[in-house]
This record gives sequence, C-alpha cells and structure tokens, in this order.
Amino acid sequence: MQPFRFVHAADLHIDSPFKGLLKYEPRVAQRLKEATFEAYSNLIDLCISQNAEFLVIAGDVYDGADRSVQAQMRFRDGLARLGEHGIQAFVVHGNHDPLDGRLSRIRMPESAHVFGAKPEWMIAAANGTAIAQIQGVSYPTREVHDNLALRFEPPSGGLFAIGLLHCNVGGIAEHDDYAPCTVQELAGTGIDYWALGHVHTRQTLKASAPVIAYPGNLQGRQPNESGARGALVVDVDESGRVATRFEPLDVVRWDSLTVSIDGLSDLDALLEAAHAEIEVGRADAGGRDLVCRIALIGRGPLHRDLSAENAIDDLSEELRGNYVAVTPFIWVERISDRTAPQVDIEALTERDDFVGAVMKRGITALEESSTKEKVRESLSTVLGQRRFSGVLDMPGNPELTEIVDAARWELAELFEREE
Ligand SMILES: [Mn+2]
Repeated sequence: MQPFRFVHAADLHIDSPFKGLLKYEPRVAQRLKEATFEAYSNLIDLCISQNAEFLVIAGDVYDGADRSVQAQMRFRDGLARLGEHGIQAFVVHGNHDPLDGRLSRIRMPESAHVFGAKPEWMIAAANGTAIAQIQGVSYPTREVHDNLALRFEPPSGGLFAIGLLHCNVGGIAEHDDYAPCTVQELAGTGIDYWALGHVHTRQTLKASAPVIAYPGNLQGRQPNESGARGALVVDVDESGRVATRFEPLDVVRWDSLTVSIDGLSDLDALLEAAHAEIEVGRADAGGRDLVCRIALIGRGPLHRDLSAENAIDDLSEELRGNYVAVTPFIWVERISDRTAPQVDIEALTERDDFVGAVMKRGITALEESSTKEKVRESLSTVLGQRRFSGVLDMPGNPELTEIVDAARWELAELFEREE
C-alpha cells in the first residue's frame, strides 16, 4: 500500500466562553476569547505544513449545541483552506455539538465530510487514488449511552481503516460516560486506527495494531487542563504500520503551580518562592501566554498571615502586577490557600483524652460521605439565599473533603492555643 500521513484532532471546543472572564484583565480576557479560534487556525496550518493527506476530527468541534454563527463560519473557512491545498477533512460531532443542536445553513466545502447519526464508510484519496477508508458517526443528541463502537461495520478490501468516534473508553471517570466501550471491543473490529475524542487529556490506549488514541483537546480551558495541548500527526507506512507524533497547537498555556510555606518565615519569602515557581511555568509554556493557578500548601507560621481577611486577594494582586504587562503575559488566575497551621496534628490525635477523641473523629469524618452530606446541607442553606444565587456553586466532592480537612486543622490549632 501507499504510505500516507494524516492529522488526528478532537475536542476543539471552538468559541469556548471561558467561565468568569469578567474577573480577568481585559487583555487576558480578550486573548482567552480568541484562543480556541487561534488554536484551530494552528491546526489548519499544521495540516498544510506537514503535507497531510487528510484531517480527522473526533467530535466536540464546538463548545455548545447552540454554536455561534462566527464559530461555524471560522470552522468552515479552515476546512475550505485545507480543500484549496487538496486536503480532505472528516468530521464527527460529539456531546457538546450534537446533530440536534442549532445548526446554521452554511455551505461546507466539498473536500469536507461530516458524518451523520449512522456509521458509514468514506474514502480518503490522494491525487485521485484511494489511500484509506474512514468510518465515523456523530451524536444525534447530547446524551448517548449506547455503545456506538458496536455499530461500526467491519472494513472490507485492503485499504487502511480508520474509525472516528467520540466515546469514553473503559469508563474514564473525569468524563461523562457517553458511548461507553472498551479497548477489547475497539480492537476486535478490524479497524487499524481508532481516532477518538471526548477525553481531553492526550493518551494512547493501545500503541499498535490497532492504535487507539485520544489526542486531547486543542486548547486548555481551565487549570486542570494544564500542559501542552494539540493534535497527533499520524504516519502510515507501506505495511500499514503506524507512527504518531504529538504537535502542540495551543496559544494560551494553563498551569497549576504549588508553593509550599514549609520553612518560610515571612510573606516576602513566599512571594519569592511564588515568582520562582512562575518562572518554571513560563519556561514550560515555551513563549505562549500563561494562565496559572497557584496552590499554597505546607504548614507553618505563615498560615496565620494567609488566613487574615483579604490576604490571598492582596497577594494575588501583588503577583499579577508583576506580570500582566509583560509579553507573552502571565496571569495568576487564582491563589488557593491549602496551608495548615504549625501544629503537631498527629500528636494531638494520638492523645488519650477528649482532644484526642475529637481529633480522631476528624479523621473518620474525612472518609464519611454522611459528613460531607451534612456540610452540603449547611452550605445549601447559605447558598440558597438570594444574594448568592448565580454567584457561588455548591462545591464538588474534592472541595468538600478540603473543607472538612481545613476544619480539622482549625480545631487542632484551637486546641493547641488553648493549652
Ligand atoms: Mn470535549
């Protein structure tokens, strides 16, 4: 067979609104608003510069079912630009942009094919010669709980076969369990390369025959989408062997940094430590704009200073002031305080008296779901008040654990002070 190259991308989330942009410096907000569009433009440039024969996109082209006209026009324009270079595009839609969402009447270029709700085979050609067969399926609606992989038809003929699917393989917990399937099921279909989408963190589930891979999203959109984001350049040789290479395409890099207060004696030392950590983030970002969240951890006397009213906000402002005017910019999105006071919580917990009993109770409370339920109940009374509506969300399970743990440390500090 003829060797060829294609590009595999997924989860473009074009026109992502980036929650809470109002809190950002206007320059940062503007850049974030443009980021998903620019990353998409980088994807098109990559296909052209790499002389790819075609591009496959495995769902979530748009961020919302009510895709904007601008997003649709820009998406179409990119595919048209590929068409001018003789590069075909094959697209499926996922849970963020299902077929029943608002679709504008926009003319797609002939070089692009958008799959419908039933799997079908299409042919990719280079200079009039068929080089690969591609089967894909789009989500008809947002929530697809059926195993779509089982509906794929086995390939026939000798052409290299690609499966294009937005799905959750093996019940990956951080993502909705849509179109659930397993590696074994995918491997048993006779398809040579599974071009997947949905999971935003890049991962290869199977490295050879067949290759099964998530390229991850094109542009990080929140602190837990940190690190390089982009697409896979896939080379298929004469014997059908596959080699993949990751290419970063993101324009704004997200990073989660941690700074420990262990051994620090004053807030100036803390700021210096934060600057050093930000410099590491800056180096990793490789010349891109950087948005970082900083978690303060560790225990020591500085915990008391950080608990003071507005202390964290003031420190955030102080750090931001140093970076917001630089190019590329660095934006400290948020500082979260997870520090603990300088108390020997273990010694308190081991005690044989009332204090020890309360502290031991604190440890079981960390593991009990009923404790979290009680915290949730108390919080809902507060959050239910009108002045909080739409301002604060109910914290998720990890945050509730943090709240219980913080309470444990507060208690320990109180006990130690009272002695
Ligand atoms: Mn997605």
